[in-house]
Amino acid sequence: MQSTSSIKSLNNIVELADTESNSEDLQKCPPGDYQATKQARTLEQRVDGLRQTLERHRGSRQLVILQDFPDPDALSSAWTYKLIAEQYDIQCDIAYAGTLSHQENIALVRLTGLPVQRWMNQANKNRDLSVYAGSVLIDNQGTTSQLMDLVKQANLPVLVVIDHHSIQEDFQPEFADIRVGARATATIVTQYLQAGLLNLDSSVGEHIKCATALMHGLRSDTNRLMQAQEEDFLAAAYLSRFYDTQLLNAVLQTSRSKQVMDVIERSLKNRSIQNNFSIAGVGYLRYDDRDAIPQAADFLVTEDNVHTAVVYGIVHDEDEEIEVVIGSLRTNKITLDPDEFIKEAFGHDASGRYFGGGRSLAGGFEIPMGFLSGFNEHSEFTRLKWNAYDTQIKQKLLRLVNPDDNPIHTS
Ligand SMILES: [Mn+2]
Repeated sequence: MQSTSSIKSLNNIVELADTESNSEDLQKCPPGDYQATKQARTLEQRVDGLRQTLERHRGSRQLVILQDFPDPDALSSAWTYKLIAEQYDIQCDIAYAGTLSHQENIALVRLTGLPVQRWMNQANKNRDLSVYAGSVLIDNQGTTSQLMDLVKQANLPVLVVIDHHSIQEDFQPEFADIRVGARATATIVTQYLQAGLLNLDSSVGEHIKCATALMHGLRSDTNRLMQAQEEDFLAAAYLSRFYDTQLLNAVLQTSRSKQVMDVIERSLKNRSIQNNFSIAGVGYLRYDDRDAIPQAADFLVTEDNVHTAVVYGIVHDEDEEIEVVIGSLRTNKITLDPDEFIKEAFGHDASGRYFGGGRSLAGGFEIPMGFLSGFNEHSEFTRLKWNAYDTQIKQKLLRLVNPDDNPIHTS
């Protein structure tokens, strides 16, 4: 088995060297049918090589290692590999040892639900890698990951390398597809998809999200396609059948802090949609992060079949020791009056002051918590308090959302 795989890997490396000289030749030669055929055959060989490697490891578990500061190209390509490997009953864990430093990368992971794990250094000492049949390097060759020490200590073989950086390590994986001329690993793995290693299905949410992540990865490694080559455009054209433009747009809005992302994540998780209204309570948040509520509402209203989003949470001001329920409404429905809607939903306080109001397409509300306000050291009480407000606010909103006795005329 050992000797078979090293022969196999030698073949792969020879094939790789061939391919590189081919692509250099391609630059010099005028394009023609012969070259096109030759190039297609080479891709076919690569796909076959990967297919055979996956087949050999059917039913196993693999560790996919990313660089310490994973970028969208790495993250999306690793996810694609994981989905392809699932076709062969191979379970992959995608891990990195550093941090997701860029807001945009945090956004990508959160908003697409990208299955990646951060392996912290302290915990790594006690990690049992014996569950893995091998490791996989995507968009790197191990030189940019602290996890490689761990892999070496555990004698975990490197099974697969898919990358577009120049050749760095001298190991012999069972399968390598290292294309130094390629602009993005996302382009390489998209070609695997097109070759049939996994048929994307636009009715599968995970496929849509992965295609969106790949589009982002491809764009970010090609400077928004400005440095893209023909193969990148072809890959992007293929992904355009599946990716979600609104989701990509949300990922690209990079100025959001981690706290804001947390709130958007909670709003996505907690939202309930009824009659085209999306309603989400996000729990407690710090005063400094209160702007996350309208941003979450902005995001939820972009969902297909949603015309109005309401997001609310309990904002805690540590200095003042006060708490207040803050909510935001966003709507695309020009016939819905946010001011009227919020006044109708929440009414006014004892002195006749409304809890909120609005303008065209947007509104907000603030409900002081009075006697119940302030930090409590009993977490159970804190939870109960949230549940009480959450239930009450939902109830008031749903009274208007419910068409049976809808006092607000929205059309
Ligand atoms: Mn890359």
